[in-house]
Amino acid sequence: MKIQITDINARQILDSRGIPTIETKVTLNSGISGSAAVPSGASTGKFEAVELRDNDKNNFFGKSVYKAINNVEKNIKPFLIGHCPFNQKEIDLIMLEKDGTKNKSKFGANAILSVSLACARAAANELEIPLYKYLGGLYASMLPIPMVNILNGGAHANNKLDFQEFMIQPVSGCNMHESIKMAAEVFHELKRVLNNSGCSIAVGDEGGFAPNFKSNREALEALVLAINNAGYTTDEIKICIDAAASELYSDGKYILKGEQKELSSIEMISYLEDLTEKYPIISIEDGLDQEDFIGWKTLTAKLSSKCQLVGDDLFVTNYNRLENGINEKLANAILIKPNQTGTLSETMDTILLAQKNNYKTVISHRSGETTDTFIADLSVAVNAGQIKTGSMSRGERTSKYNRLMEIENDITGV
Ligand code: 2PG
Ligand code: MG
Repeated sequence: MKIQITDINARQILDSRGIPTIETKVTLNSGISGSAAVPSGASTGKFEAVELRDNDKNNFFGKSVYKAINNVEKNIKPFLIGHCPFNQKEIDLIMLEKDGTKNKSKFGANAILSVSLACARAAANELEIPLYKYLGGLYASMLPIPMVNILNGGAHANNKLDFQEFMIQPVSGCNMHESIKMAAEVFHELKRVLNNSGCSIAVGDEGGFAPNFKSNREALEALVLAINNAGYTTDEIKICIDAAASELYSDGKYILKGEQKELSSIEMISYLEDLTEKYPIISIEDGLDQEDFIGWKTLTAKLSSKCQLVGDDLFVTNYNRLENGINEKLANAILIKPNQTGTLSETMDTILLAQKNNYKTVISHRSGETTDTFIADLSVAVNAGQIKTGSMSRGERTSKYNRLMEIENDITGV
C-alpha cells in the first residue's frame, strides 16, 4: 500500500503562558497519525517568519489563531492530501509555494510549521521508529548538553534583571541523566540561596527563579554560590547567558535599566568581556542587537576564542542570515528555533549550513511552550551538541528533559 496523507486537522490550544497556539494532526491512509504543537516567543527577532494571529480584540485580546487554523484546513490540506508523508521536502515546498510570501505571512509560520512537524511525526509513527531516528537515521546518537535557565529576567519576568536568561551548563556530566541531576541539584540549591536571603522564589516564564536582583552581577554571584553549595565546582558546571540585547537596544544605546547604565556598542562589548573574566561564562547569546553588525564583528573578533557567541535574533534560524553571518564572521554559534523559520526542511538546512562551517548549534524552545517534545528528538537527530529548554520546573520545560532521558535509555539500551 502506498502511504499517503488522508486528512489534516488543526485546533487551538493554550501555550504555557495561557496564550492560544495551534496543534495540528496529520492522518495517513493506514490510520496512523502524528500531531505537533507550535511554541511562541516573547522576545521575538525582527526577522522571524510571521506568527499569524487573528487580531480580534474580543478574542484572547487579539491572540487567537483561528485564521491560522483555517489556513491549515482550507488552504494547505487540499494540496497535501494524497502526498507521501516521507517526502518532507516536497511537503514543505508545496506549503512554501502556496503561501508565496518570503516571511510566510499569508498562511502564518505557525500554521505551516504545525503541518510540517506533524507530518514528520506521522511518518515516524507509520514506520514505528522513534522520531529522532526517523529524522537522523543511523548516526543520530549524540545527546546534547543542556543549557538550563534557572534565573529569568528581561522579557520573561517582571523583575529588574536586564539580561533575559542565566543558565547553567553541566559540562562534566557524562550523560543526559547525570547532566539533568547536576542541573536540578543546583536549581534546588539556588532556591535555598534565594530563600535564605529573603528573595522571591516564584518562577518566570521558563521556570527559572525571578528574584528582584538589581544587577546582572548579583545574578551571576547567586549562580556561582548555588553551584558551589550543590557540591560542584565552576569547572564542572559553567554559566551561559542570553542577554537578549535586541530588547535592550534603543537609539544606538544598550540600556541596562536595573544597573542604570547606557552603553555604546563598544562599551557593551567591554561590559560582556569583563563578565567573562570575572565569572565562569562560556556562552553568550545575543550579546548585541540583531542589526548591530559592526558590533557583532568586533565582539566575535574579541571573544570568540574563549566564549561561544550564539546568534538568536541575529540569525533567526534563517539560512541567508546565517550565510551572511558566516561570511562576515559574526558569532560562532547559532540558536535553532523551528518556528523562527517555519518548516522542518528549512530548519534542517540551516543546521547543516552551520555544522559545515563549524558553527556550534543549540536547539531551542520558546518562552511560550507546549508539552510537545519535538525539539528533544531534533537535538539528537542532528547531533546538535547543545539544547536550551528552560529550567528544572514547569511541565512544558521538564517534558523535554524527560524525553531526552527516554531517548538516552533507548540509545544505550538501559
Ligand atoms: C530566546 C527565547 C527562548 P523567546 O530569546 O532565546 O529562551 O525567548 O522565545 O521569548 O524569544
Ligand atoms: Mg535568545
